[in-house]
Amino acid sequence: MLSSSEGYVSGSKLSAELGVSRATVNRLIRELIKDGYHIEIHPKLGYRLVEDADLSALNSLLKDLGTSLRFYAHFLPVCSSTQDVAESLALQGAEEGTIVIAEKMEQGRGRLRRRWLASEGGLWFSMILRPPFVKNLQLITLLTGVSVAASIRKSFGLEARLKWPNDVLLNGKKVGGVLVEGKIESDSVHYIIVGIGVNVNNELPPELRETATSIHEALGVKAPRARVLIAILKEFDARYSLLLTGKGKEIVDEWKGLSETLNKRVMIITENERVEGVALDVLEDGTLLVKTGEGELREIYAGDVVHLR
Ligand code: BT5
Repeated sequence: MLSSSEGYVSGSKLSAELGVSRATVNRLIRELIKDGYHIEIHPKLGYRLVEDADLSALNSLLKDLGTSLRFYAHFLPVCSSTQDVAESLALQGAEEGTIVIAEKMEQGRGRLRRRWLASEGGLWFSMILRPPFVKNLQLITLLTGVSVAASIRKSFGLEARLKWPNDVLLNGKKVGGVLVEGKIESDSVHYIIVGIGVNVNNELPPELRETATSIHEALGVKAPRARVLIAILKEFDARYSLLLTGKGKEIVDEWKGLSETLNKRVMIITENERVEGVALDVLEDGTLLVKTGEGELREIYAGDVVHLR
C-alpha cells in the first residue's frame, strides 16, 4: 500500500484495509524501518515510503541487527574504490564488520583489475573481515554470492542465480559481482576485504546493457538500497558463521542449488589456457570440476566462465 501511493497513507486507512489495530500497524511499520525501508512518520498524515533514501544514515539501522558480526558503516558520497578505502582502514586496525559504502566510485574494480562501473543509485560496498584461520577462504566468494542471491530472492521474489565463481545473475544477466581481496601471511590472516557491487537503481551504461541488468530493471520500480544492504548483511552473517564453524559443505550445497553454471557446457578462461567442457560439480573447497570433450576431469581454481548453452 505504501509503495503504490505517492504521498502519505493514514494509519486508520492501513488498519482498516489490513484488518489490524492501529497499534499493530505502528509495530509493523517500525519493523519495516528496521529492515531498511525509509518510512516517514507524520503525526497527522500517517506514513510515507521514501523510494530510495540516501545511505548516509545507515548506522542507526546497523546498530541492532541481531547479527554475530557487528557492522559499522563509513559512507562516502564518492571515492576511488571502496576496496582501497576499506584496505587503508584495515591497515589502521579497523575492526571486523567495518563497512565502506559509496554513492559512486570513480575507480571501481573487478577481478584482475578489470573496471567495475559504479554510478549513483547502485549498492557499492566493501567489508572488513578478520577470520581466525586461513583454511577454505575461497568459500568466502561463494558464500557472499549466495548471500546476495538469497537477499534478492527474499526481498523481491526475483529468481537470482549464480555463475561460478563470483557473479550474481537475474534473467541470465549480471546484476551483481563479488571481489574478495586480502592480506594473508603463512598461516595468519591480516584482513580480508569483501567487495560487493549490486546494480539496484543505477542506470547501466550502454556498453553493459547486453550483459548486465539491475533490480530496478527486473522489478519495474525502484528498490530501497538500505533494505538490500541489510538483507545482504544478515544473510552474509549467517553463512560466515557456517564457514567459521567448519560447515563449508552447507555453503557449497546452497551455492550448487542456485547455480546456473552446473551441468552446462562451459568455456573456462584461466590465466594460461582455455578449457571447454561440461561443468560437473563444485568441490568442498569451491573448486569447479569440468569434464572436457576428451573425457578428462579438470579442477579449476580460478578463471572466467562463459556459459556455452
Ligand atoms: C566482479 O569482477 O564482478 C567484482 C565486482 C566487485 C565490485 C565491488 S563494488 C564494491 C567494491 N569496490 C570495488 O571497487 N569493487 C567492489 P569481475 O568478475 O572481474 O567482473 C568485471 C566485469 O563485469 C567487467 O569486465 C565488466 O564486463 C562487467 N561489469 C562492470 N561493471 C558492471 C556492472 N555495474 N554491472 C554488471 N557488470 C559490470
